[in-house]
Parts: sequence; structure tokens; C-alpha cells
Amino acid sequence: MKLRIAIQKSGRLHDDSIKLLKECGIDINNGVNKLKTEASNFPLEVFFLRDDDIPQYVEDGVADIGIVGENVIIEKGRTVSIAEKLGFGKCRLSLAVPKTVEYNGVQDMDKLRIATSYPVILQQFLDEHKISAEIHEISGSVEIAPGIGLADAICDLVSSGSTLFMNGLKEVQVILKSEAALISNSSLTPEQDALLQKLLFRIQAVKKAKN
Ligand code: PRT
Ligand code: ZN
Repeated sequence: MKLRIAIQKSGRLHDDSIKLLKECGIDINNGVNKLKTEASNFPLEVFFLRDDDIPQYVEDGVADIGIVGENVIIEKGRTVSIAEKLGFGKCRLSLAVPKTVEYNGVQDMDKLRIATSYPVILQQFLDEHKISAEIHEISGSVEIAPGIGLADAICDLVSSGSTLFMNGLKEVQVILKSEAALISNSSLTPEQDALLQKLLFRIQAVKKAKN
């Protein structure tokens, strides 16, 4: 029996996910051009996937565990357990407006058009604050939307802030703070859970050594 882990095939979380497994003493060949690979010294099978698909694969039990951003877990609304936050892939999902626009609080978003790739989290935030805005879902390059007249504001991931700056935008409201997390299927068998606990023990030791 092997534990099956889903990690990002390529992108911002790929290298750190591989690095974490290596630091846990798990040898895998880096499979950027492969769909899956196996560890040579731990009962672990590694699937390489788009990050957006990872919560569903784990919920469905196609993979037992996965590494993905909390932002994606929440947006996709899948029922999975968060076993451990991993301390990398840190970012925030924020509202931003053109830098010349005055902003005095969330109420200023009322009736605006907001472009985002995170319609679920944004809608929830707007509902909580009793604000009605028009959400324009776009899948990439959200930060150009105000400049081309598609939206008045955006809701996007920010880390250094330089993308916003380069597009003449300013961050005005953090909606969610996020980092990469290890998620697991909520009904693992006792055997799978024992392997997960073994992996978690190593991950926690790696984290401790870094502090
Ligand atoms: O191909 P696949 O679907 O797997 O990847 P993807 O393109 O959807 O995701 P990817 O690789 O860009 O990001 C994966 C995860 O990294 C995200 O879901 C977040 O959890 C995390 N993360 C951390 C970030 C950032 N920081 C980040 N800065 N994801 C995206 N960004 C983007 C942001 O959207 C914006 O375009 O970077 C730009 C802003 O960065 P700064 O530094 O200029 O502020
Ligand atoms: Zn993605």
C-alpha cells in the first residue's frame, strides 16, 4: 500500500513541495514532464497536477493527500481536512483599486465592477459586508482589468505588491491570508492515516529545525 500525494505540476508551489519532501528524507525524481512518480524510500506515489484540481482529487480519494494553497482550497469549496500549514506560498487575496481612487472602506465597493479569479471568496466577503458589487470572473491577468475599462477594482493574490504597483493599482483591503497547506481526504483508512502521521511527524521536525 502506498500513500498518494498530489502536488502542483509546475508553478509557484512546485519547487517548495518537492523540496519539503526531500527535506523529509523522501527521494523522488523531479517529474516535471511526468504525470506521476514514486518515492524510492517511502511508500509514496506522487501525482503532478494543476493546483486547481488538487482539492477535488483529494476529496474524491483519487489522491489521499495533497499540497495546495489555502486560497484554492477555500475557493473550490471541497471537503478535505487541513493536516498542516506548510509555511511557503504565502500571499494574501486583496482588493485593489487604481492608485488615484480614494478609498475609505469596504462600503466604497458598493455598485462597482470587480474583476477576480476568486468569485466564491469575493462573493462571501461582499455578502458578509452587505455590499452589492458586480463580479467579473476572469482566469488570468486580472490586474489589467481596470486599465482596459473592464472593471473598477480587482480582487487578486498579492505577495510583494509589485504587480499591483506596475499596473497603477493600490492594495486597499486584505480579504484572506493564505499559505500552502497539506490536505488529506477525510476518510483515510487506518493504514493510510498511519503513513500520513509518519509524514506529518517528519514535516513537523523539518519545520522545527527551521525555527
Ligand atoms: O498551472 P496551475 O493552475 O497549477 O498554477 P496557477 O498559475 O494557477 O498558480 P500559481 O503557480 O501562479 O500559484 C500557485 C499558488 O501560489 C497560488 O494558488 C497561491 O496559493 C500561491 N501564491 C503565492 C501566489 C502568489 N504568491 C502570487 N503572488 N499565486 C499567485 N501570485 C500572483 C498573483 O496572482 C499576481 O498575478 O503573482 C502576482 C502578484 O505577485 P506580486 O509579488 O507582484 O505581488
Ligand atoms: Zn491554477
